[in-house]
Amino acid sequence: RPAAPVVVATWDNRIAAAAAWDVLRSGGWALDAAEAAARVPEADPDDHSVGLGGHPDRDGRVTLDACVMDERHRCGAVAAVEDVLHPVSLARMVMERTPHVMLVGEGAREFALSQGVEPVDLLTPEAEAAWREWMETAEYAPAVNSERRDRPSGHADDHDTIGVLALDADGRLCGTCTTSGLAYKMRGRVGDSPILGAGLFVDGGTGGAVATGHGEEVIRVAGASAAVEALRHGRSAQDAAWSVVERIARVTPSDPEAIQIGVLVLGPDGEVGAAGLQPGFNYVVTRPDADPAPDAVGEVT
Ligand code: SD4
Repeated sequence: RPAAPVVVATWDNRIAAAAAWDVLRSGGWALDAAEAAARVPEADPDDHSVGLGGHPDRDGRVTLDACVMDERHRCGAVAAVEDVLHPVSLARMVMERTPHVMLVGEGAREFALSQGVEPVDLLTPEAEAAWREWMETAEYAPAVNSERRDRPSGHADDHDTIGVLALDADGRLCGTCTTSGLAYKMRGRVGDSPILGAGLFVDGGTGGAVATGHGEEVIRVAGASAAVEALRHGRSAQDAAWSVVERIARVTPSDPEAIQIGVLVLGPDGEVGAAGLQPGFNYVVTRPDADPAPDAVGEVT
């Protein structure tokens, strides 16, 4: 019997994990839990890598990427969508209300409006000011571990892209991933987060994985899918997570010390694995040991 429920999330997203936990402890579906978690940083204007308040692209437009996947390989994604506060919920609408898996750009925005989603201006004055300051130098160099909130505040790259994996009391494993992508990316750039198999992949019977960090590197090795395949071949969750960062270190054309990748893996038995290419990737795990459940913040060193 799985040690459920369990929720894991990238970075120190404790408030988000608590939102998932509320769903799981009342016997809810892991997909509802993982969606509830992702909606927390999406609506937080102080979180500069997700949704409202996210850093814009280099043209000053906030463009969002998200995806969802349930325990039966049902999935949905949106990429480069603008004016939508909750891209994770829009991704779920793509899954539940269209014959497709992914909608991008203006088509995704039009679909949102057709579903009654109110358009929202996502560029906050603070994010706009940081972007204007960045324009002075316009040097594009995403910082390692830029997602950590304990970096000196006001750093232009502060963010907390969230990937969530939830295992519910009935053993159903689902995941979500949502981001505004790397700060000051080129217009139209899409990272790993909305790509099923890269930023998120779930095979209900085998396990799930999420990735964060420099998305180009995760796409290069089909990161989340690679982790789940490692589980399928009998490796532990921890080994599966390491196998992905090791592969990236081997194949990346970039300097591996100048990039960060964090990978989280959740097995169908509740086993958790985590790996980072550099020290400093942290994540939150919430388990049923106590009620209210304690949040353990793990860190890869
Ligand atoms: C991306 N993987 O767009 C995302 C960024 C990220 O915390 O994880 N930031 O490449």
